Amino acid sequence: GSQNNLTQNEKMWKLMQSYINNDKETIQQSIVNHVEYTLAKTRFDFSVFHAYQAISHSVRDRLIEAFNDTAQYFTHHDCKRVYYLSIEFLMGRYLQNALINLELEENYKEAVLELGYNLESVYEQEVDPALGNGGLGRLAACFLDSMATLNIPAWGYGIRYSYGIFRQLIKDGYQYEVPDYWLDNGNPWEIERLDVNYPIRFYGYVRKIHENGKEKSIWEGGELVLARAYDNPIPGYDTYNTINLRLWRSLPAREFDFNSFNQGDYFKALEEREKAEYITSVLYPNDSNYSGKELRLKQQYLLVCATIQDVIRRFKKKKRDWKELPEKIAVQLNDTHPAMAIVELLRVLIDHENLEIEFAWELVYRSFSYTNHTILPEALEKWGIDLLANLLPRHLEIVYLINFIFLEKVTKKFPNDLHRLSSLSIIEESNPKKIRMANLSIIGSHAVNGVAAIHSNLLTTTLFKDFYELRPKKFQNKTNGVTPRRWIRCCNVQLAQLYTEQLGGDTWVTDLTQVKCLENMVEDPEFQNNWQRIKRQNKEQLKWWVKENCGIDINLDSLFDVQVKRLHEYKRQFMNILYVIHRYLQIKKTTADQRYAKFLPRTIMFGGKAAPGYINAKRIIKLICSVADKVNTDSEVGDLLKIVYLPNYNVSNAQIIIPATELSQHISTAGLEASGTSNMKFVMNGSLIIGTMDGANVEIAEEVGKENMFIFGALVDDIEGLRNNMRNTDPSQYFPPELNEVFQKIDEGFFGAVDELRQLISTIRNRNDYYLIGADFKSYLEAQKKVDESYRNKKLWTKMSICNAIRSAKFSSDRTIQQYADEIWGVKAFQIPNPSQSAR
Ligand code: H53
Repeated sequence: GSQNNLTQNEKMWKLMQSYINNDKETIQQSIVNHVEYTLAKTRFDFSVFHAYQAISHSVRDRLIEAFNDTAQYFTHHDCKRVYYLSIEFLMGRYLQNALINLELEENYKEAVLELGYNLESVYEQEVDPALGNGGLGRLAACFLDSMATLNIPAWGYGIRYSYGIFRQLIKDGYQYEVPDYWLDNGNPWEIERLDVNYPIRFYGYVRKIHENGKEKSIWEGGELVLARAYDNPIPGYDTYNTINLRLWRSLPAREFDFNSFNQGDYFKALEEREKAEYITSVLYPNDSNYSGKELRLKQQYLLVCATIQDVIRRFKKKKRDWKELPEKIAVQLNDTHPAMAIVELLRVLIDHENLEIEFAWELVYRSFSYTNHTILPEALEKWGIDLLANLLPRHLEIVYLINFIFLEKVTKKFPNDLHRLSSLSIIEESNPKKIRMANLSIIGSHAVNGVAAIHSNLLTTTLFKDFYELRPKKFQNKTNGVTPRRWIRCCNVQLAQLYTEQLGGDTWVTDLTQVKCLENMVEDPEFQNNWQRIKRQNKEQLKWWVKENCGIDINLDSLFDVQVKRLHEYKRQFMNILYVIHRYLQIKKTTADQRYAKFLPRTIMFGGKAAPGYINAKRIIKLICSVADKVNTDSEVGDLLKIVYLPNYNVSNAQIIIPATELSQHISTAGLEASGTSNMKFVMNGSLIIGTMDGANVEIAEEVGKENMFIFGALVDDIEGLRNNMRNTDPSQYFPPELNEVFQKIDEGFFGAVDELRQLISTIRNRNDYYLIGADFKSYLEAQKKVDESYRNKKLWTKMSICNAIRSAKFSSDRTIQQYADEIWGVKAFQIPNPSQSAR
């Protein structure tokens, strides 16, 4: 027949014309096929976990189709691409998010139910891909969702760690870290690209040769490993666009070294090769804290080197002039971790592509932009010269070259200003010398941004002041955001339903400004009742989670008060628990007949991981758990006060915790939390904030109104004065009496663990209260009192809660990404037509 006359290519196209259908029977058929052929299980004997696997594969098929079409479309239109480089992507579970973004959740729910499974319990089977520590990694994940949804031609690039962030166990009040081998059962959400492998060199030496009267540098020797691509499709919402998160895994290089295999020690030589796999084994478990380990630098370079090769290969697919590069690519550096990409691109352009240095440099800095996420000195990356000279010798030369050219320009503008030169220099003239990655990032980028207004202002007035004076226009603000898909639509299904009913449709999911229209419902009694009902149901769900995971019964009528985030002294979980102790002591001082009249029942929940080596953070966990032990078993207190440590805080339990929260704490010392992003998630879910004027709290207050928040504490401009005051004041005078009383109880051993807990309080007691707990405590007490007063008035509280949620549109990552696209990347949306909606 005519089929035989088709070329091979035509035939394949013809076969692919039948796009996958999404009716119940087709879905069931595809699930059963995967049970049979992918899992090789019998239809009659498979568990809910196998169901998860088969369902995921069936969803994956649908993702891959859109994913391939999207990539083709971008290539066909030759659009400018965004490359978002991040050492962390904290994705959380895929299945529900994929179904919701593909708008297939209902179809699957029905299909799966008939096969004997409840879709919600299937969701629970998935392990969290936790390739990130906290805010920075989760931000990258929210950004991918928004870039896909806004139809921006973007790709994420990161590392496929075999071990994500450790699982936290709490035993006897201590944190234990359990390795998270998340790939144990395979990962249906990734596509291994056996044919996308790039060589990565470490160590070696630089050889100089002369060619056409010019010196050329050749980096050779050392060790080679391979970086292999693993693609993770990211579907947009209400669009067919599906973008890619490409993660690199290290493998032994294919070429082998004849010498080492000729020495006779075959096993030894193999062992050496196997070491290559170790590079991408484990995520460093520090958040906002730098440790100058060689392996970490190897991870960074592997990410950068593989990514730049991939980017250049794609650019070169079409024959074109190098000068087009900045019109075709925008590379965003998520913090300084991938900053070596600046040097790597320059190296490729001058050493391999033989471009002139000035020309190449212009292409580089016009292509790059850099986001700063912190001003904490301990988080700023500075690599020792020796380490760099050894691992990446050619890069060190190029860093010197960049620095030389840059400082020459500075000298012209500011002659005889040595002080300025040394603060702008990439090299810190310490002993040993260090490379300041932030300086490199600024110099190599055309745009630099902070992540909230207050933070961006601090950058230009303090940390990067000299850079700002040099190039004020380079500096921008891009206030962070979070995706309303995961953080409302997925995690708070009932709230989403309420919005959809009230607004007569679900387009608010991609345009959160629409929920502002509910302003006229704030006083509506029926709306308020619905609001309260939803919060209560979410509280019930958390109550069961706590019962199951902590064995503690919590009072549904109590105020659910939550602080969940990485443990860090600047975030002041310590201040929170000191206040809890104070509250407990007050309850104890009140006679039994007065207690219930005087105190409102509260359940105070903490959650978050401490970096394994961070001693003070671990002591704070111990203090919280010791106080919890004491208070929760004190029969005089009953359910007036319960303290819970929620173990292993991660994305999937955040999705249960956040919608159930009534009060959330964001209480960092002013100026130290760059933005915070959980504050946004809480507000979107109708939690009130008790917080300082720090990070994005400042802008949240602008949006929702100060009267709808519990703001307290010193302002950023007060901090320096307060620190001086603290250092010059007698500790017994500096700390308010309520706090001294608390210290005394801990000192007495009232909560046990006396040595450890004494050490903890001694860190702040002796004129060493860097984070100003003593200075802020009084106003924290007052804010807490206002919380109680407001909660007594249920109507008032509900109203405040509604106002928070419906005024939170600014904090959608869609707004953030649109600003990046317009003001930094200069990219346009390219939406691919949905084949199932057009004639076939
Ligand atoms: O990045 C978040 C901010 C948050 C900030 C956090 C962060 C990390 O998680 C890790 C390193 C780092 O320098 C900063 O602490 O305030 O919201 C996303 O921007």
